[in-house]
Amino acid sequence: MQGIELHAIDLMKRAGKYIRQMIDHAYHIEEKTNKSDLVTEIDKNVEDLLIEGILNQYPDHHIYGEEGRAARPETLGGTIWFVDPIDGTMNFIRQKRHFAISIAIMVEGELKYGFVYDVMADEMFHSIKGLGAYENGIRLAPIEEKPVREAIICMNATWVTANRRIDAALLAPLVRDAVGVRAIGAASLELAWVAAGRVDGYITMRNMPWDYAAGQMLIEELGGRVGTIEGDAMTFQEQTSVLAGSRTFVADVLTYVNK
Ligand code: 2AM
Ligand code: CA
Ligand code: CA
Ligand code: CA
Repeated sequence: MQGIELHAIDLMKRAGKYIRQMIDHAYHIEEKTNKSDLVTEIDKNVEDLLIEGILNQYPDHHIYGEEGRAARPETLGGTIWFVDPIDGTMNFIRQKRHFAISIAIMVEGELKYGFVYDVMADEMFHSIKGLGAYENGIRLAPIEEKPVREAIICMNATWVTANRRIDAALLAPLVRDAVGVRAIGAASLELAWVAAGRVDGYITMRNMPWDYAAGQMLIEELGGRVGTIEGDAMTFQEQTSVLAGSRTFVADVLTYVNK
């Protein structure tokens, strides 16, 4: 497996170059389930490019990609690549920045590598189990322990309005108590920003493994915690809530929401 991280980084940088070339061209946009759930032909092409690059080198690995262009693995056995070709598709379309390619590699049920590539900023965040987390090759510092009252929280305003997943009254006090609240609109990037110390926590009620697994690796390598809003461990299966930050931040948020 030596060199797998170099292969992944090389592949993601090539995919990033393709995205930068295409971003100002006309491309087809489709709604998947609703007006905020979009996919473009660029998302699909990038997923195809990544799948081809992975399977060329590692034909027996499995790929779990958002756009479903590879056969979905049935179990978490063997080596699985969780791939989101463009995380933050709406940002890609409208802001033309603040989206990422997100890839995590799991071996026999354990996360081993995480990569989040901010394509327009050309910032590559990567981590290797036991060897730390890095931003463009420079080692990141451990995540600072901060309670909610000292934290900047990344969270979409959706979750403090009436919604189907959580009582909005539970999360609103976090907004009141925090130092600040931000929303980037790309889960993997929000998690990478927690790892880089640009914000102190990330909360969402709706992520898939390809959204959170890479960012989770970055944060855990820096001593932080990533789990569900109920305080459970990730299962890497279905849609889930995500609560991420330092050990102190996560424990504090759990006292707000699990009263
Ligand atoms: P995407 O752009 O790859 O779809 C947007 O707030 C963040 O949530 C993005 O990381 C987005 O990923 C993710 N997301 C996950 N499920 C979503 C859904 N059903 N609709 C919109 N965004 C979703
Ligand atoms: Ca999507
Ligand atoms: Ca995504
Ligand atoms: Ca996506």
